[in-house]
Amino acid sequence: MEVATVNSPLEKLVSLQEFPQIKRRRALRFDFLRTCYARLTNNNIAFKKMNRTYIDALNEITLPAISTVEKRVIDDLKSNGIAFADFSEFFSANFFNVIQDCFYTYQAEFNRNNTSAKSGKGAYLDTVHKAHTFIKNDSASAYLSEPAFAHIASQYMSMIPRFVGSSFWHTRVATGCDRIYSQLWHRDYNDRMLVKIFLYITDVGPQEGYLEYVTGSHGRGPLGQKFDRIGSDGYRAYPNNMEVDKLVAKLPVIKLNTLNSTQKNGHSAPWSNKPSVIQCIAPKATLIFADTFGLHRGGFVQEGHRDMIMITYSTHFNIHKPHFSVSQGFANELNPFMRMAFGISAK
Ligand SMILES: O=C(O)CCC(=O)C(=O)O
Repeated sequence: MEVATVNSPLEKLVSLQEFPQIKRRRALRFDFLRTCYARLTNNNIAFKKMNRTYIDALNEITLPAISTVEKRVIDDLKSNGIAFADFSEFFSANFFNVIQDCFYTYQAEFNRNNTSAKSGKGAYLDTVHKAHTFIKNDSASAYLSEPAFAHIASQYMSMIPRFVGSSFWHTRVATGCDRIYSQLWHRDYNDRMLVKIFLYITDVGPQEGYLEYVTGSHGRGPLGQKFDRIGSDGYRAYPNNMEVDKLVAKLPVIKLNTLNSTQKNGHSAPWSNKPSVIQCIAPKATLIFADTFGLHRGGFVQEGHRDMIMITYSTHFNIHKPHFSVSQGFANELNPFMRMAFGISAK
């Protein structure tokens, strides 16, 4: 599997299951009805109902035993909303070079095709690859569909999770000097529980846009109820940053690069049982697992740049469209658990 290739558009694709919320929301023609629907779905009963098939399916399926590293990541995610690992704990170290090559192949293609003026998030971010097409014998497909990641998400969410997609980001110094969009504290509003897996492709130093996370601000954490979780239209919005800043100012700030490897997880981590801000300053090949419903921000590059790959798993409650395609050949090789995670109907 260790070959760097770019997806072929020629393969036959399978159709993927939609998220029910998106489908229903689209069907509602008036803002008023959409708001009512959104407010109705923002409760635990609706959340469980919408996910019922996926919750039950996890109990019915036999998964391989959870490895020590997977268990560590799951436990840390449950306790703090974030967990750390090194790429080499999941893959051969050489495979990192292959994935790095994939990143730069996509970036070269992006640079060839994108000459337009940069607006919105484009002011500080190039999405060099996004709508991935999963095909056989392709390294990027193999990395992005790593079953261990899906297992972690499933144990964290207590259901078969849904793969939403991936983004390959080149983040650079912005044209303005203030933080904008995801550089500001926010909760990802598309679901109430998410697992994002960030892989640093470059070393991320203090000037290079490290991710920051408030531990304990995930849904089940002690700060999980803080701030506006449901906007006035029923769809969650960015919280008021002045309010978040006030809370954050009271928390200890921990720079990840000041810790040794044993202090980055479990009870020896300085944030264990103590809400804190982690500044994820870390070398390339660092894997960060985060429930981004928890408060986070990042990508505020002041010098140099940051290259990173992000994978997103959500529940079935998501209001963002999945952004990926799956070829028939790739789908045929997935086990029932991964087929369900990818939203592919049973064989
Ligand atoms: O670029 C970053 O570090 C922030 C990422 C982020 O906000 C997100 O993925 O939701």
